[in-house]
Amino acid sequence: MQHVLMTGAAGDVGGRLRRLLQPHYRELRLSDVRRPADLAADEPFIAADLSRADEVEAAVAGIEGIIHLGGVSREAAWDPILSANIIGCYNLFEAARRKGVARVVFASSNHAVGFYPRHTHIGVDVTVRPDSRYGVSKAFGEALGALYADKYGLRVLCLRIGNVGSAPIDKRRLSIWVQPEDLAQLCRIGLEHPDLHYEIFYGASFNERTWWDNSRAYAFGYRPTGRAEDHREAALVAESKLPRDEVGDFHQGGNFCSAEFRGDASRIWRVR
Ligand code: 15L
Repeated sequence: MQHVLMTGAAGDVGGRLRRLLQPHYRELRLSDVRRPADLAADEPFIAADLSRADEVEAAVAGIEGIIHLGGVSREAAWDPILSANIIGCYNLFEAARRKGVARVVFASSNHAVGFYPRHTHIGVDVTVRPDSRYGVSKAFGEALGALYADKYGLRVLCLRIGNVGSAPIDKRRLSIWVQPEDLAQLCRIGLEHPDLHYEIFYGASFNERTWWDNSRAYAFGYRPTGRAEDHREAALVAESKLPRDEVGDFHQGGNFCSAEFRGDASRIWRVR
């Protein structure tokens, strides 16, 4: 693995991962609709709008592995989600197939399963329960990844990313936080592990309050170094200043669940 493309490189997660991954590959080509403000002279960049198949194909030419962070990274209206996350994700996998790219690491999100309650412990084999149009687009990307792995022979890793940051910022993030170095480690497993076919891992550090079974990641050698509880006090102080949110505080997806919520909370997770 020598030539790697990172889409969404101008975003916050892209900015953190670039510096961590660059030393490991001969070329880490960056792509986004706009140039990263802090682009260094030795960082190759190609502008591409994910909704434009021709631009995506040009970006993946000569590439062996892709880290696909691009697209809308939060809840939004349907049109931008459709364009960047649905059509854009299809364009990305299709360009990868046509150009003979071997591997794709797809940045999925915890919001693909955000409507699971916090008191449940879920693996990667549960039915998706998206909490937003954004979460639906991530579930779509995971399904597309499975298709391109099984039908076209790509090696695909989907990372259901929790919350990337230098520290967990509230109580919810104590359960889902991922330190950038740990996320970089997961990306490298996706780009380099010889036994990968199609997998979903949770993008989370070692969090004692985790809601997720990440044993597949551990089986592939993942050894996170971040520990959310080391930041517990600051996170709980921040939490005490947040308004209560009945629906959001019950579900893993937090306020992605309560936004626009008109459902029947008692019916979602009635004990069967
Ligand atoms: C995500 O998927 C978003 O990209 C990020 O902005 C956060 O909202 C994160 O999830 C989270 O759940 O904290």
